[in-house]
Formats: sequence, C-alpha cells, structure tokens
Amino acid sequence: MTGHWCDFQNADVILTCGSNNLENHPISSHWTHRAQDRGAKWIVVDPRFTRTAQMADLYCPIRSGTDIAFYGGMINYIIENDLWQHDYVLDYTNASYLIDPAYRFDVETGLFSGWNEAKGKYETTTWGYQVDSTSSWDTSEKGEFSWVSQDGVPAFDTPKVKHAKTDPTLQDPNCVFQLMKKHYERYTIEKVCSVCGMDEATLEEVYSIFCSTGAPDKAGTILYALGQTQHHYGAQNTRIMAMIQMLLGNAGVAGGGLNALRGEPNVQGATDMGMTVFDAPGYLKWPHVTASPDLKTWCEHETYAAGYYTNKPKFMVSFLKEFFGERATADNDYGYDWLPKIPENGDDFTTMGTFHRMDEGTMKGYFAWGQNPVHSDPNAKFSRNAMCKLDWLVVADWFETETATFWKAPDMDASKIDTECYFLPAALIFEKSGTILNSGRWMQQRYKAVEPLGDAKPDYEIADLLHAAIVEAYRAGGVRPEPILNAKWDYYIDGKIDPRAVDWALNGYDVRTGKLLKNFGELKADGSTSNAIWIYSGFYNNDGAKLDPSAQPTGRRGHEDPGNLGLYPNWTFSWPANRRVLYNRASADAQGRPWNPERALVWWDGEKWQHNDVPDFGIEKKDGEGNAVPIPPNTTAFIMKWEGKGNLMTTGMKDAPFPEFYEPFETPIGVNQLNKRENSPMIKFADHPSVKRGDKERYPIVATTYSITEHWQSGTQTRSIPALNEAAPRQFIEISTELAAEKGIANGDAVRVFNNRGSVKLNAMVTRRLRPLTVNGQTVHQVGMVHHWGWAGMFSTGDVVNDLTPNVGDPNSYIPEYKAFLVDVEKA
Ligand SMILES: Nc1nc2c(c(=O)[nH]1)N[C@H]1C(S)=C(S)[C@@H](COP(=O)(O)OP(=O)(O)OC[C@H]3O[C@@H](n4cnc5c(=O)[nH]c(N)nc54)[C@H](O)[C@@H]3O)O[C@H]1N2
Ligand SMILES: Nc1nc2c(c(=O)[nH]1)N[C@H]1C(S)=C(S)[C@@H](COP(=O)(O)OP(=O)(O)OC[C@H]3O[C@@H](n4cnc5c(=O)[nH]c(N)nc54)[C@H](O)[C@@H]3O)O[C@H]1N2
Ligand SMILES: [Mo]
Repeated sequence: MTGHWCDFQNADVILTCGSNNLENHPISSHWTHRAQDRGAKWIVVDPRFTRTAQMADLYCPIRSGTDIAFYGGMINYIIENDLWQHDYVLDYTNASYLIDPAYRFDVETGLFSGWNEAKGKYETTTWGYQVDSTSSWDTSEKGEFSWVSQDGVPAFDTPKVKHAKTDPTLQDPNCVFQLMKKHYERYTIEKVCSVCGMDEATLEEVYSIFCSTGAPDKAGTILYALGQTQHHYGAQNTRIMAMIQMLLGNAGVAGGGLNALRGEPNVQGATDMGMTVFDAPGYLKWPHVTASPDLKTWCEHETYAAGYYTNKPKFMVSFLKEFFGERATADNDYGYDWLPKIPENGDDFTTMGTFHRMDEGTMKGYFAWGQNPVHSDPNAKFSRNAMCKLDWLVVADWFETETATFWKAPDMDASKIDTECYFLPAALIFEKSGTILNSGRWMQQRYKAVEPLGDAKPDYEIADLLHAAIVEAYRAGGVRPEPILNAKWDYYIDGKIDPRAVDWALNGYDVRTGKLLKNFGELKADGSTSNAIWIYSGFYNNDGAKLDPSAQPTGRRGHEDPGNLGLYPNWTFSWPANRRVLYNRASADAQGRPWNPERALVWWDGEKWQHNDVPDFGIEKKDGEGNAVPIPPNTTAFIMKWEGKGNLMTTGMKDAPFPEFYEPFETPIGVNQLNKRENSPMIKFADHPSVKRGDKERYPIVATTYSITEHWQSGTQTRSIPALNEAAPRQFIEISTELAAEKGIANGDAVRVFNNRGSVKLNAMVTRRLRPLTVNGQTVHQVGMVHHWGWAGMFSTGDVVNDLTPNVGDPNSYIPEYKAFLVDVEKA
C-alpha cells in the first residue's frame, strides 16, 4: 500500500478492482463507509457481483484477465477528455522526458523494440531516455558524497548522473506523454467493451466517475489484490494502475494511492524480508553470479546515480555486518563472497521452479514452513506427484496439512512412495510474542497470551535448534562451510533465543557501542553500523528500554490525529520512518501549496516546511556552520527514482515499457483484439510439459478462483473450526443461470469441473451474480470457485481446486495465473 487503511475515508472515489475487500478484509469497510458517508462514490469492477459490489454505488462486470484493456481504455479516456492533472503530471512525472527515437511498438507482432527472439527477452535500451549531458558525484571532503572516500567504505566507481532531454510543452513525438497517448489510442471504449465484455454505458460511467479525481483537489483510491496480480501480466496490471494514479494526481495524496490489500497476516513483512528469489531483505537485490560477483560490482550495479538509492552501499554494508558480524571486514568485502548468489537461471529457485526440479529428481529435500504448497500452488496434481520423488520432507505447521499428508491424497498409493516425512508442530500466534506487519506497513507489537501446547515451539525456536544442528554438522566438515560457520547468530537474551534481540538487528545499531540507531539516516557504509533491514530502522529505537517492546515505537497506542486525516502517527510504527502516506511531497504543488488544503500532508509556509505526516523528502539541510536550514520547494516528489519523477514509461519491467494487453494463457476467444499477439512473449514456464495448455474448443468456459470470509486460504486453519464449517460447509462453484440451463445443472447439484490438468467435484451455486459476457461478438461464460478445501482436515474435506490451475506465471514477479484459465463443466 502506498497509503494505509484509515486513509480510505479521505477518498472522493474508491475503485475496488481485483479485490473483494469486504469479504477478505472486512474491517476495510469501516473506512470505505466513512468515505461514502462523506459523499464519496464507490465502484467495483469484478467478474462477479461480490459482497463488496453489493455495498458499492456502481458495479461493472469484467472478463477475468482483461484489466489492462480496461485501464488502457481509461488512459485513452483521460487524455482524450483532458482529465489529467496538468501541473502534477508535468512537475512530478517523466511525461516530458524524451525517449530514444528507436523505440517502437508494433501492433502486427505485438512486440516492443528490443525483442531478442533467441534469448526470449527484451533488451531495454530503446525504452530509455535521450541523454542531454552527464555529471559526476562530488566525493570531495565538502561534497554531498564525501562518505564514498571514507575509510572502510568499499571501493566502487561512482555512477554518472544522466540528465535527460525534456520537452515541457509535451509536443515532441518522442516524449513519454506523446508515446503514451499514441500507445493507448487503440484502446477505444468500443474496443475495451469487446475485449472485457462490458457494456459501453456502464464503462463510460465508471471512467467518468473515477477520472473526476483528476481535479487537483479531488482524490481517488484504487483497492486491488489478487484479481490484478494473479495473471501472467500481473505486474503490468499493477503498473498501469500506478500510471492512472499519476495521471490523475492521485499518488501521494491523502485519500489516494495504489493500495494492495495484502493477504497472509504477515505477508508484507515476509516480502520486506526477502522471501522472493531476487530480493534480499529491505528490497536490496541479492548478488547475481555474473552481474554482481563482488561487492564492487554490486555497488556499481545497484547504486542509483541520484535520489535516495544513492545510499544503497550504506544499506548493503550494514546488512553484511549483521549477517557476518565481526567476521565481516573491509578487507574481505564484509563477507560478500559468503552470501548466496543468484545463478544464471534464477527461475529454478522460484516456487514453480522448485517443483520442476523436484519432478526432475534434482531437488531431494523440501522444507515447507508455514505454508501448504501442495494445496495452494498451481497445478497441484503435478506438485504432489513431484513430491513423491523427494528423499525427505519436513513440514512445520499448526496442522497436518495436505502437504504434510501428500501421500494420503485420494489418487496416491502410499506403498509406492519412499519419501521420509517429518512434522514439526509450531506454536500458534497467541503462543509467542513479536511484531507483525500489515498492508499499511504498520509494525505492531503482539504479546504472548498462553504457553504453547505439548511439543509445539515458536518458529524462532525451531530455527534456532535447526541452526545449531546445521552448524554442528558443518563443523565436522562439508562442502563450503564458510557461509554457515561465519554467519552471526547471537539473538539470545539470558541464554535463550529471543525475538527482542532480533528486533535490535532489524532496527540497526552502532557496532562499537551497541546503541540502537534512531533511523536509517544514521547508517554508514564503513562497517560501523549493523542493520538487517534498512527500511525498518526506527521501529525499535528506544535505547533506554531495549528489553521492553511496549516502550518502543511499535508498542505505541496513541490516538492523536493531526489534520484529522486518520494518520495516527503515535499508533505503532509505519515503515519507512513512521511515514503513513508514501510520496507525500506530491500532495502539494511545486511551490509547496497543498492541492487540497483540507487534506494537507505537507506544506511550505513561506519559510519552512510544515507537516501532518513524516515528509517523504529532505526538508532541511546543514549549512556551513552546521545549522539546519530549510530546503525550499523543488519538484522532486518521487525520491526512490533516480530522476525524482514518477515513471509513466519505464525500463524497469522485463516485459514492456508500457503495459500492453495480451489474452490470458488460456483464452476463450483466441484473438487479441488490440494487437496481433495472443499472449505476452515473456510468459513464464509456458513450455513446461506439466502445464498442458487447454484450448477453447475443448474447454470453452473461463474459470476464476477466490476466497470467502468464512475460510482461510488452503483451509487448514478454518476447516478445523466447527463453527466455520457450519457457516460454510462445502466447496462450491458459482454458475450463471444461463450456463446452468445450458448444462442441465440445478442449484446444489454435484458438478464436475475439468480440463487437461485435472478434474474436481464441487456443488453448484446457480446465481445471477455471474453473467455471460459478449466478447468479440461471441458469448463467453465464466465460473468462479472457492479454493479452501482439500483431503486433509478433521471436519470437512473436498477436492483441490488447484488441480485445474495452470502453473505459468509473470516474468517479473513469478506469480501464477490462478485467476483466468479454461475448464468445462458437467453435472456429476
Ligand atoms: N476470510 C479470508 N480473508 C482473507 C483470505 C482468506 O482466504 N479468507 N486470504 C487472504 C490472502 S492470503 C489474500 S492474498 C487476500 C486476497 O484478497 P482478494 O484479492 O480480495 O482475494 P480473492 O477473493 O482471491 O480475489 C478478489 C476478487 O478478484 C476477482 N477477480 C478474479 N479475476 C479477476 C480479474 O481478472 N480482474 C478483476 N478485476 N477481478 C478479478 C474475484 O472475482 C474476486 O472477487 O485476502 C486475505 N484475506
Ligand atoms: N487457486 C488459487 N490458489 C491460490 C490463491 C488463489 O486465490 N487461488 N491464493 C494464493 C495466495 S494469495 C496465497 S497467500 C497462498 C496461500 O498459500 P499457503 O500459505 O500455502 O496457505 P495457508 O492455508 O495460508 O497456509 C499457511 C499454513 O501455515 C500454517 N501456519 C499459520 N501460522 C503459522 C505459524 O505461526 N507458524 C507455522 N510454522 N505455521 C503457521 C497454517 O496452519 C497453514 O497450514 O495461496 C495461493 N493459492
Ligand atoms: Mo495471499
């Protein structure tokens, strides 16, 4: 989220698209209803008329997997009707930047310039700016980058700052604005409706209401989640929403932003901690075997030429100090060699790649820790069969999940499986203390209520025991023991592993004195500071009360609300630096005057900056005498980009500089009406033999999957609670009345749903909440299935819906395409 939950109340228009927030985040309605009470309009765009849609003012159906067409049409509408916020776009985005004249998009091939067929990827140089001049960092004693020359700082060639050519009149045909305009000209209302299956009047109403927030004093927010992300172009879905929010001046303002309503209780924390293959903790990049084989090349590859990421070497060296402690020195590159390196084929280590390796027999052991992949990963039948080839499996969980009992699946013969399985009982959330991080980036302290039952242990204790055993094994010998033996592991208090000691590491401290750092501004690249995750610095900084989490920023429970905007700065801690709205500089114009004075986050009072939220930019600097002097307003609103500008066009994505519409991997019509290429050229794993792509002739129905309030994901936690089974006892499939009539299916009938990958049985819920859509002149039926059931469980069991989903994914994020695939349906 760029904002936070309480901020929804400040919106003038709320667009829920690709999320069912009332169902999956019921408390969000507390804030959306407050907005409605103030007169805000709420729009829902979803294939199904959901519980959320029922509360909204306007509902617009959409064919699953076609959101880029919907949003591309919105960009076209905004430009055609001149609804973009001119000053915002000119001052805070790269609209005026000139792009390489060799840049092209070819409608005939559906490809952008730079496509390398042999390598199967894009060279992105033609997507970049025309460079006017370059300048260098001032590393002299008085210069801004004097720290680079200090003792202990790793040597690296400092980056050259490129100054791009711009055309502030936005007339140059090669400027980002004109290229964007041209790119989305094809996305007319008529075309969008024909792709998405919408009717023109409803679509125009949606566009007109949401785009009214292009007025400087209006704010519109977008709430999204899996309906957007779980596609092979999921990352591009997210990007196009960011473009819309910048065009309308909705990014960085109260009541605006792009808000991913995240899932698992600590999923935001998990992503922050580097749970994806390419991200190290704090969104630093893991070393890559050829791009960054040593610390020098890492600094050169990763450090931005300008903006806040010029500080990356400070974050990296402090991270290495935490990883390897005293063993990390300037002479040994702070232990950089001991860090794992991403190999040439990083795909192998993604979730889907892992199962490919298992299936090939090259991955022999698997540790499933707090997840149930045999249930929740796509193409589950393939996954559980791949698991049969493992030598060993360990599951650390609260319950005996489908993963822990993969050998008990109805289609398995346990006598033929040799895998040795271990189960480690984990303590419940109420049986351990620590912090937890929500979608709004709030880190809140939670306290232990009761002791764990039986042998169950908190995960950090399991990790500690495991660590001790692994170290002991490596002490006796082994291949390349250094990374294990040199890693620092001193998170003990009174001789016991303790999350508070981990908090100190996450916050960061001075290596010599052990004193906690106030914030990440204090981090150094010379080895004198240690910090596991730079973005968290400041959440646990009360040095006088190191042992008391309740006396730390995360333990705060104050209700003060400056500006009456629901910012609550004294309620817990929000990374980074307790900032509640990211990019809040953009809430005021170039002179520092708030676009909407009633929702002011920061403002220049003529002499200095005032603020209700923690400013997302430098507000003062030291003068020659060391006194703080205010920094007057400038137009750098997006400090995490080297240009300081929001990117309407980017070189930062692997598969396109502008999001372009492609059909889902399995398409019900087989024609892309916007360009002549069916799928994105970079779809991941499309050729893997396990995928077994289905075609529209045999499987003409579009299927999507989703969650309900009464159950949780793979259902291990909720299907073990009798009351929840009573409320929602069985898995169901939503089928339109029209399709049900065609197939002779009545409400409650058992139904078989099948495709090339699998076949599942569920009960029909015949409904008007899903309707047939007209797409490219033809009728397309959609069905929706909940995915919370499996064979494991005490009170209710069912088939695994993921037996049907394709294990293909997005090239940027590797998320699978759970939300749009083909099936057929018959009465069972
Ligand atoms: N009670 C409960 N709460 C939960 C969860 C749970 O299982 N149970 N899960 C948690 C987790 S881990 C997560 S990630 C979040 C998920 O939260 P949500 O993203 O809200 O979850 P879903 O229900 O999977 O999907 C949201 C909506 O996307 C729609 N949709 C499907 N395909 C498309 C499409 O192509 N375009 C558009 N615009 N919409 C589409 C679906 O019909 C559905 O209504 O919820 C969290 N909260
Ligand atoms: N078809 C389809 N598939 C999907 C989705 C979809 O929308 N459609 N959604 C996807 C999404 S968004 C997600 S997040 C995944 C979820 O996929 P999973 O993470 O595999 O699903 P969960 O059921 O949440 O599994 C979490 C497990 O962790 C255990 N657990 C809970 N707390 C703790 C703890 O403190 N310690 C330990 N050790 N264990 C704990 C629970 O008992 C549970 O078994 O599913 C994905 N799969
Ligand atoms: Mo999730």
